[in-house]
Amino acid sequence: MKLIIAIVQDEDANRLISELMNGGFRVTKLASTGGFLRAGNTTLLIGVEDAQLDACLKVVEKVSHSRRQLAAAPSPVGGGASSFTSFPIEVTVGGATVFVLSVEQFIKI
Ligand code: 2BA
Repeated sequence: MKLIIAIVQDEDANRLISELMNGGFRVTKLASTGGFLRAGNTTLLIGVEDAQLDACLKVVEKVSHSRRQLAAAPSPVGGGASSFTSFPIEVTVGGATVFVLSVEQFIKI
């Protein structure tokens, strides 16, 4: 069995959960925050049998879109170490950041 941890954008999360449920997958949604943008995103936990892994990843790939987003990047000004301003930079976020872990045990009590 595998545990898929998929970090997706909030905009894609509801549709992705619907498609996963329609495909017979079980999913848990966690509200998360990206360390770089400090903006909300969604982390999905999906437990699948090994044989279902590719089919599940295809659904994640189909639904998760990449988007351009503005972020404030810190930039030092003047001489003081504590003098910082920020300027906008554009980053491409997503489709999805996916980790696949082998599950040692799956227990329901
Ligand atoms: P954030 O950390 O908020 O990152 C959002 C986007 O900002 C990233 O998109 C990437 O395009 C850019 N970015 C991140 N760190 C950067 C840096 N040091 N310099 C320049 N640009 C940077 P994605 O790569 O698609 O990541 C989307 C979200 O997935 C991330 O949100 C984070 O929540 C998660 N993530 C990505 N890689 C991860 C990892 N190795 N471990 C844990 N979470 C990860």
